[in-house]
Amino acid sequence: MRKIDLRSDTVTLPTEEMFEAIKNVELGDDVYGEDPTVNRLQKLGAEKVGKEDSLLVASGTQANLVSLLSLTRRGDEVILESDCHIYYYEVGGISAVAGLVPRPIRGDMGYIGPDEIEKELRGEDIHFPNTGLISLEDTHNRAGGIIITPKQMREVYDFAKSYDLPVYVDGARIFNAAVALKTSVKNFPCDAMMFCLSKGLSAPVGSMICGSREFVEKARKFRKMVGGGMRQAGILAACGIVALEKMVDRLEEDHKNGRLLAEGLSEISGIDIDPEIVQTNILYFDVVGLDMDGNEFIEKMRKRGVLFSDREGSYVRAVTHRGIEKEDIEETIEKIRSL
Ligand code: TLP
Repeated sequence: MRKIDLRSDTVTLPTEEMFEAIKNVELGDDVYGEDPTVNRLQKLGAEKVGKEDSLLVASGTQANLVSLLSLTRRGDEVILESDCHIYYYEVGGISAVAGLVPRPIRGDMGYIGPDEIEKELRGEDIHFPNTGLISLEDTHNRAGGIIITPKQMREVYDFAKSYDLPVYVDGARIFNAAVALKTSVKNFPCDAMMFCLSKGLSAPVGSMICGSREFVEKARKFRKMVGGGMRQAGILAACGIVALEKMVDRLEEDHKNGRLLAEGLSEISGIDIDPEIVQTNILYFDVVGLDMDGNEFIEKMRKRGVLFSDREGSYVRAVTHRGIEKEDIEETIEKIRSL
């Protein structure tokens, strides 16, 4: 039975063009800065997001960790949203490895604005840690692929500058945000950002850290420290170049399919979801009215060939991506109905 895999956009396989690019790739030792393909990707990555420079790292988690290390000093406090990936899903690396104190703030659909942040800022006091960084996530995964708009980010950025604080963006899916808003990633104001090549953009491995030249220089050293200095990484970078040049615009299809799935789900009694809030390719729905919890639902659907990922209680997550077509969405809805 063919599986319809809606667990994550991380399951996307490389495209034919990526395999072709690997066959013809030029390689060197990237720890010496001598891999021409990595260098090309890093130039392209920086251009796409409007920053001075960028750096290829192994994963989104590594990108966040290395960025935190590069933007702060040990013992600093980091203001972030309480459901963000850095705080929720990164094994506590922010504290365990970077030595930072997270200060989580509950956001509104993933967004924390100047008013909420200002309340949490520490004044000068011998007892307090220094506030070192504001970190945002765009799109916000656990909020359901919700976009922080350039305007919202501008509010936080301008506010942060009035306190001389840097702003970092976990933009694992920032290209989804830009495509959905029909804008450029360059319009999301921040000091540094990371994005993933290995999610909706379909590359097999890799994320990019982007920012000023000085920031990227620091990040290069921290990347080495955490064991992320890769050698002939051009094999991966070749796919990353295809991802950035060819795979961005099609994210629109994933968003359409996300909306289609949400609409179909909303018509099934026992399932609760408001399709209006689905903005990109991630959606959460509540199966409580089906008299089962999320994991039971997931298990039953797995046996029917449709894979979802879990969340707490009666919530289930679905993510649309390349390889999921309109027909797959229709089949999924049919299979849930028959359940
Ligand atoms: N998210 C994964 C899981 O870890 C939950 C997924 O399937 O969505 N930032 C954000 C916003 C992410 O969603 C993820 C991955 C990461 C960082 C980490 O990227 P990786 O998995 O490459 O370390």
